[in-house]
Amino acid sequence: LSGAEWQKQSIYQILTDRFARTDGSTTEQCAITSYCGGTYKGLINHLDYIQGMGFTAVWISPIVKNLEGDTPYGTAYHGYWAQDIYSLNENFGTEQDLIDLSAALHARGMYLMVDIVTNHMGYNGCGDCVDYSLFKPFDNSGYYHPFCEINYDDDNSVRTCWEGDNQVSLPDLKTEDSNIRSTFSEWIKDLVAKYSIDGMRIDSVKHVEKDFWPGFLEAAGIYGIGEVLDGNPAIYGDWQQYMQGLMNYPLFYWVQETFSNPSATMDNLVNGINTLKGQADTTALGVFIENHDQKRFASLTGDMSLAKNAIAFTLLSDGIPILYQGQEQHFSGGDTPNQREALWTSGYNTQSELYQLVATLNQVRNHTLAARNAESGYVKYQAWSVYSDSHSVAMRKGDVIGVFSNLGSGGSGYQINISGGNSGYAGGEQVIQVLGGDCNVITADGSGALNVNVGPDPVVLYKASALEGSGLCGR
Ligand code: ABC
Ligand code: CA
Repeated sequence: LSGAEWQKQSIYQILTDRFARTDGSTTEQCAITSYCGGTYKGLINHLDYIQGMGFTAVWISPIVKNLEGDTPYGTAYHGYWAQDIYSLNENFGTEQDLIDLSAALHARGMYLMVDIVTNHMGYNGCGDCVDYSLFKPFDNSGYYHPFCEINYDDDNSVRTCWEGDNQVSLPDLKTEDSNIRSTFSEWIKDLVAKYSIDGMRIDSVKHVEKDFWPGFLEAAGIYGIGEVLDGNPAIYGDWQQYMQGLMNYPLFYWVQETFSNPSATMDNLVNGINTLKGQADTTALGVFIENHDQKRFASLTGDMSLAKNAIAFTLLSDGIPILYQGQEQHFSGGDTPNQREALWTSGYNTQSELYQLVATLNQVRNHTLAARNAESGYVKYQAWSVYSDSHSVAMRKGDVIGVFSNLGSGGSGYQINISGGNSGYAGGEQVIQVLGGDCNVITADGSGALNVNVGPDPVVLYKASALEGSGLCGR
């Protein structure tokens, strides 16, 4: 699937070991650093749960064979400690199971994104004690940079020293060598074909020299969205010359700090978005507020209104929305590995408040894309702030206006006015609160301006005339 097609999707992020077991158990305990029994078969059986929230694609954790046994950080349940890139991690199922998963997704019109690691392998032991003969195919030390610990202030060190530490070391491949590059190119081409993979989430992108990526992406022939774990917006424009799709880490930090704390103002968020937009193509980035590496939002605040605002803000931002499993159940795990809870303990509750919220938001986005994209150019339209004050912000993206606040559940709402020039509404336009207002109808004044009540929960506005066929508010 091309990048342009991926920009219309919304992605549900899965840690395969923690999503669903083959036996469908919802009571099995999960020791947080052990394999807990999630499989491709279990996932196939729970695709309704994901599609029911409106997601059109899943990103699954890395699939290849990893180091076996226990380490000081537990097992390789997450999949980032590869030892043999030509075999699958059998804890998650067989080759046929993965082929079946891909087919099951495609039968629903959904897409498969697989997490790919080319920067390193994984070894249970210190950097100077690695037994290279364990690795396939890179089975001697000549394929690797010499061991050193990363100094994050030095770009060359970031590229050539080793992630991990001396308990579990991550031998860093000489990705600059042409034979390693061609091995990876052949490998990814075959992997994509064998499992009918539609997209890749690419790990540790900033740890590999930039000019590795164009050739790798071309060999894969599919879209890749890379992880450059950096909150600095200034570096994204240049990275996009090599890999257009990237995780929007700057936005992650702004949304997190703004919506987790009622005493923060909207300034950093609004200014940040403007800065990033001036430097990078935000429509090609992946937007998220949680993943398997970061503290969950609910570990910062248990406030449900704040969680709703943070989720609504990200799902309606520029780029591809990505929701990490468990977010919809308000899971609250903190630092690694505690944010990797087994989802099944939620009983896959489709009635939970956040599950329902996500379903509505995806419905809004999917409707706009399907019925209105040609007209409104939703994907390419870069969202902008049509109103902001210290505790609320209204963002317009094409036909959709979202109104968000960080007042929190205890805060009292107030009325704001979105001006006619900014709203894009015609004089007298009927506008429906498709979220946060029981489908209340607001009529814009003669200039297209309108008054909206903000807070504590998010509000989404949509022109009544454009809602037909959406299933929203009974239309
Ligand atoms: C294990 C244990 C942990 C233990 C750790 C030492 O070892 O589980 O408890 O603390 C995998 C596993 C992990 C495992 C690691 C290492 O391997 O999932 O459980 O940790 O064995 C990706 C994946 C991630 C994966 C790997 C490795 C890479 O998403 O799941 O981890 O395959 C760096 C990398 C990034 C990596 C991330 C975990 O670490 O760049 O690719 N993620 C700064 C640096 C970042 C750095 C980050 C975290 O710190 O710039 O490069 O990420 O250490 C902002 C700045 C940022 C800054 C942050 C902290 O602040 O703008 O630049 O990030 O303001
Ligand atoms: Ca490297």
